[in-house]
Amino acid sequence: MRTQVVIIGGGPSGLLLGQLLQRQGIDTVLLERHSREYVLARIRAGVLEAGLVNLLHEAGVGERMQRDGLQHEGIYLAHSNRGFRIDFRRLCDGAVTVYGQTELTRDLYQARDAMGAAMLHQVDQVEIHGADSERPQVNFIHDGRARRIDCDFIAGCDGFHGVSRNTIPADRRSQFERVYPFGWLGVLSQTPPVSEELIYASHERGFALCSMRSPSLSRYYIQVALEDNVQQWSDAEFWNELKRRIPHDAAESIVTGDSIEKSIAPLRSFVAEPMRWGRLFLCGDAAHIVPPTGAKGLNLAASDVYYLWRGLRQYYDAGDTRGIDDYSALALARVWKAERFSWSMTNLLHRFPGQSPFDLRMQQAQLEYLESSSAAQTALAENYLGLPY
Ligand code: RFL
Ligand code: PHB
Repeated sequence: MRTQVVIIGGGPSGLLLGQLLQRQGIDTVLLERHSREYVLARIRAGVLEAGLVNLLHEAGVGERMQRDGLQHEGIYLAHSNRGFRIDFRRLCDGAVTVYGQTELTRDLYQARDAMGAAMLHQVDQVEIHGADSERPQVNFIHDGRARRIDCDFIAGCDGFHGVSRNTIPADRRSQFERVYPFGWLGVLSQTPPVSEELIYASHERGFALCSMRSPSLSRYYIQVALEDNVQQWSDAEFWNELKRRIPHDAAESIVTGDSIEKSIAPLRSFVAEPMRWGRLFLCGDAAHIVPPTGAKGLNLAASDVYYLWRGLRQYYDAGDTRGIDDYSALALARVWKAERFSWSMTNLLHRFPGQSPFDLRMQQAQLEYLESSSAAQTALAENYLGLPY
């Protein structure tokens, strides 16, 4: 079998890249390790920057998001039992769209089906060969049979635990990492959100976040110890802990209910450089991870996809390799800025084991500065809304 671009990974990076390339007449084959049902059962991101929204329209998959997505023109930061608003519209004339990654992924699967583009699920033992040669190939097992695809390029969109990154020889790759000493326990519940906008709360018992997926579907998170497991947390214990960490008026008005999904995610900052090796390009979580506090993971995947799509288009349209040659440097420049923002939001809002009284005062001073300074709020808003591609 032969194609122009093999895409490894059927998460948002791989699906969006595939959609954009297919629409330009560039042939792709997409390989996904899991079943579609499994991929669509994962509850992940919820906040889309305008750059990603535009890209979804460009890919012809923006219709349902346009209709059902919620426009948010601000967020609340809460501490010491009070909240203050970061007004995106006033500060930067922008907004984000709240639309679940699960729905976005569903839209992209439907669009790929409609195009009839090749997509194999439940592939096993994916191996990349000859990425540093003119004739790369991808080998894998599907339906019990060994298969091979020859291609021009490989897009490694296979997330943090995929095979693509580790195909780059260790002596050609640098990795930068911080693992945080806590996780987020997330709950999805069929209840109206407590607030029309997201609340990010710093509290002495730990961080909490009130988010949503729709006017009748809420998503809440609390910071928990790394050793905690989901079974330890009953729904009642979760709601009690959340209520203790958010301002009293929100705690009093919150509507609780059974959890539809409950999971714990560890928090990590990670970057692999470079994001290209020969004809292999890394996109999204395969190359970098951010802690979710800045809502940047999915959005960074989108800017990678944009740069790679543009580069491949230039190559196929005009034989011009400048876009693919610049891919890694361009993508990483944006990645590091989002890493910085996600790290600073995480440091500001969480409680860290062994934090000194001085450290606590620094967090307090930073929050009070943010509350009082339009300049500080503008910097936060600019980053939250997303730096330009
Ligand atoms: P994904 O989504 O991990 O998809 C990779 C796909 O590759 C498949 N795969 C393989 N396929 C074939 N062969 C192999 N060897 C393979 N190995 C893996 C996997 O099965 C999978 O389907 O990576 P992608 O596409 O780069 O997308 C990245 C985003 O999913 C991620 O950055 C975000 O979800 C992060 N994130 C958030 N990002 C935001 O922008 N805003 C948010 O509000 C936000 N909230 C979150 C988040 C992530 C969270 N978790 C659980 C990690 C909240 C949470 C709780
Ligand atoms: C979410 O709704 O899942 C969400 C929102 C904002 C974040 C992280 C997660 O910063």
